[in-house]
Amino acid sequence: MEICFATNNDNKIKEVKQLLGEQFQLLSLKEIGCTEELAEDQSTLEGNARQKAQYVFENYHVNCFADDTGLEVFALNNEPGVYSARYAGSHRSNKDNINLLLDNLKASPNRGAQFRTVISAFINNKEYTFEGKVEGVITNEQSGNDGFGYDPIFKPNGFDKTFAEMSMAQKNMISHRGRAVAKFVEFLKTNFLN
Ligand code: ITT
Repeated sequence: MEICFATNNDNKIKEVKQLLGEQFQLLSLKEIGCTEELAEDQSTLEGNARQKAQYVFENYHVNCFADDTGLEVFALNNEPGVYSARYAGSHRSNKDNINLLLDNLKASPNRGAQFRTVISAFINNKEYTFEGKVEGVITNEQSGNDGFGYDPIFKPNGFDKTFAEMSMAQKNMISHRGRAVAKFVEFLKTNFLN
């Protein structure tokens, strides 16, 4: 089954490719001829995921899905959440986002947080949504070189490593995205594959 992943984030593509298995052929935005930046200006992860997937479905007429992910820090009223990509400002780097988050959390004894991924899939003109979460703590400093985004400061509960210290396979087994994709794959296999 061919399905387009509506993302500009190559790290997400690598993770999802590993999770999908050989029954699915993942098409990139480039492969379907979509070169424009996809808008994501909604106020929720659900809204952003839907906005990206719906745009691609309606303009390129391919079955597709999008993932919107946020890091929700409990002591910061679940910020940065839907603003995770531009926490320090829209043209600032990932390093700036991480530094701002560590700074804002400096005085807080509560380091609890969760990553949450929402997948919106448009298949044959119908929308389906899937969610995955993982709880953990924000570390005091960055650690590890793998992964991307906030991975160097997120240690999932029950593990003594940040996501950036894990292999992709290890992260995928327990991560927000891994869990959301597992539900999505199960759904696709049940409903669209023989
Ligand atoms: P697309 O919208 O094109 O899919 P994006 O990078 O903008 O790509 P998001 O809006 O979902 O994706 O990401 C929000 C922020 O959260 C961004 O700073 C990412 O680096 C970060 N992020 C997303 N998934 C992550 C993960 O698995 N681990 C660590 N950080 C992640």
